[in-house]
Amino acid sequence: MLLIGVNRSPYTRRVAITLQAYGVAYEQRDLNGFGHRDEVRAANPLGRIPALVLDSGETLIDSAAIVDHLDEICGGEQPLTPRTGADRRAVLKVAAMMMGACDKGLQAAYHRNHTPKEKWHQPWIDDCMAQMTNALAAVEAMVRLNAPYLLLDRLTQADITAFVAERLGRGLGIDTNSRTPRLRALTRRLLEQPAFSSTEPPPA
Ligand SMILES: N[C@@H](CCC(=O)N[C@@H](CS)C(=O)NCC(=O)O)C(=O)O
Repeated sequence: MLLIGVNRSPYTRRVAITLQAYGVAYEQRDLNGFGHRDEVRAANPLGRIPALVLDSGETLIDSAAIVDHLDEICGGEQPLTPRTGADRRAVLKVAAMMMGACDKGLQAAYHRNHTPKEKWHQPWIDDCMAQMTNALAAVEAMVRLNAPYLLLDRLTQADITAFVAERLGRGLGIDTNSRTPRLRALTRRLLEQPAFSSTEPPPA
């Protein structure tokens, strides 16, 4: 398989962690949507990362659809998103909140990066960041002290998405050490696992 995207993208890193957690062999092409427009659009007409090219040549897009496929082919009895019931709903809810938090943080970042400073609309930036911060705080409230995982006493997409969202939030200036200390401690523990540490992007 070929993963297209850089791990600085929380969505791409989510897929990279998932591939590693399942022990799937893959190559990665470090492209991003802004710096490598033509190459990314050749894989995904929408111009976004990640995309995953399967060995059959089929290309999947959007992290949620990609991890859903990986659950189907690699998940066996214990996929990273449970297949049914209350456990599935609980994991999907955290994943939706954390991926939405990433969306909001990146909307703020895109606004700052693609708009001349004199045209920045600070209330919009602040509102996006408040949504991200609130979502992280909601997950903070779910973290049990010193528990290795958020839900179900095993690794799930709740942990993976919380990990990448906390990482992005920190990169965007949210002081997660003081605002979401339990979540920060959880991500430190997760970082001890190879799937998380080996996908750490190089410093900017
Ligand atoms: N919902 C998508 C979001 C993907 C996304 O927004 N990727 C960003 C990189 S972090 C991107 O490629 N942005 C370029 C663009 O939107 O033009 C997913 O989960 O894969």
